[in-house]
Amino acid sequence: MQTLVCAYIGLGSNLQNPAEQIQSARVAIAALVGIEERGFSSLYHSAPMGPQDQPDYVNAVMAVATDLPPIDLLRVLQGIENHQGRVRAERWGARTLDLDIVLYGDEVINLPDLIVPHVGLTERAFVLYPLNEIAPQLIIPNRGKLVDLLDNCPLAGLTRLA
Ligand code: A4P
Ligand code: MG
Repeated sequence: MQTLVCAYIGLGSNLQNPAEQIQSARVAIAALVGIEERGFSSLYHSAPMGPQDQPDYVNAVMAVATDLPPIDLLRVLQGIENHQGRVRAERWGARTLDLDIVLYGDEVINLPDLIVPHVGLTERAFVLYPLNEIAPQLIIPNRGKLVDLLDNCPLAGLTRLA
């Protein structure tokens, strides 16, 4: 058995019943070989970042333990995005499902297809607040303590769904 790494996955959806898309993705991720679910945040409602002519989003963050290398994790997550009808059109445009690798242990990764920690992490309330719910003690490589990042990231209308 290889060493397990704790990774955090950001989930987002703003098309075709976003809350159900997120729940289906959670089940699909937890069922993958080489991945165990370790935590899941509440669902959060947020206004779109980027183009404003698209519906509001539902976001969440999932903690997993995995022995998949980072690129393999990215590929299986992209498989789930495609399976749930993701069509890649406009950057930051509407989508049935977006799965981002927010953190992969304490690794810093700069590959053409994969940047970890996720580039936009520090400006995204819809990632930082759900992350704080499941891992408040986190220290983000090259960014510092999660609690300090939250201090500098306004909620910007983010609300937790019941
Ligand atoms: N990629 C690089 N690093 C990563 C990573 N850590 N995790 C590459 C996942 N993918 C990563 O992504 C484009 C490429 O990023 C991939 O091919 C992968 O190799 P994509 O999912 O195909 O396209 P995208 O999502 O439109 O682009 P991007 O820049 O990844 O957008 P984001 O950052 O995912 O943001 N507003 C709200 N309120 N909530 C949201 O969740 N999401 C977005 C998309 C925009 N506005 C939003 C939300
Ligand atoms: Mg993405």
